[in-house]
Amino acid sequence: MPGETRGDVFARMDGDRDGGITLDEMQGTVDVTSMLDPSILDADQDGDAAVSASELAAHLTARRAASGASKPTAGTALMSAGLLDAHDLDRDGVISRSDLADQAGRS
Ligand SMILES: [Ca+2]
Ligand SMILES: [Ca+2]
Repeated sequence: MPGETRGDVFARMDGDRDGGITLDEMQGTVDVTSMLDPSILDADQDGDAAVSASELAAHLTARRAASGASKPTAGTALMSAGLLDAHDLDRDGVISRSDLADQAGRS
């Protein structure tokens, strides 16, 4: 959500206080957000050329599982939400080529 601090996001995501989201995972969110590249579109599963939060979460889970993470699903919902928030420039709720093109044009 725009305007939220990372602490706010943490409190929202870990609402049951079970420790399922760690501060290390929050740090990982920042790293992943800065690493976005056009291969993110590989996460598209239904072929609509747009990547939704759930498709992103599945993609992140698969990537973490492939890299040997012990809990590959941990924090992926938070990460995918962060990626969407950072890169969905036209705010239609998905990352598509137009978002990536806008981003390339601005940098
Ligand atoms: Ca899709
Ligand atoms: Ca978009």
